Amino acid sequence: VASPAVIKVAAICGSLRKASFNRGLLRSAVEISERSANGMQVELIDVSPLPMINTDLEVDGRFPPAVEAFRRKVLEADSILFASPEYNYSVAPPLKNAIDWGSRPPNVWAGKAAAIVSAGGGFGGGRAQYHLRQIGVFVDLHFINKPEFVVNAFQPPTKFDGEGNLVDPETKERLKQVLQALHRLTLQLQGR
Ligand code: FMN
Repeated sequence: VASPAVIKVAAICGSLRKASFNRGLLRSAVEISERSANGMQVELIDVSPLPMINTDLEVDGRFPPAVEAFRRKVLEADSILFASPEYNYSVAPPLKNAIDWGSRPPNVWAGKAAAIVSAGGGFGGGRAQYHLRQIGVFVDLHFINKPEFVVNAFQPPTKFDGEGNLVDPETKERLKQVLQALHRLTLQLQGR
């Protein structure tokens, strides 16, 4: 049983690719939290079972089972850690779809602390991060401002192995600092 000081973090990846670098970042966040006992219980939440957003699938205020399960996971979390690739300068569709399902009333994102990390091309997914922050305004997510975290996944020396695992110690250290900032903001928002 988690002590009151331990916060639950839902880690959500916008890429469905098996060897996704972004999911690799989230696996690294899980590992860091388990190893350093940093007061965070990070759990990866899979968005791949979610159907494409379609309000016809809402019947008598009920959502499809996969959507219900996803929304419950988000509700149970104290805060959210997003990792999304940038697709054509914006948030990847699997993540936007998940956010849209979560935003249906009652909005499960409301009031939660959040952080964004990303791996991608030249800007490391940074442009999608700013779109995600903008979406956060309407769904009432509270993003940490700093540190900002982007990784260029293609510039040698590579920071990921062939399965998308983060292997670069300096990048892991930066990720650790993001988690610390998310931990602080979560407790602050909850008045703890
Ligand atoms: N990378 C960028 O940095 N900026 C982009 O605008 C961008 N657009 C993309 C659009 C599509 C449809 C796809 C498939 C990739 C695009 N990429 C872009 C490259 C992704 O950043 C790269 O494939 C990355 O590895 C995806 O993250 P993942 O490893 O977590 O799947």
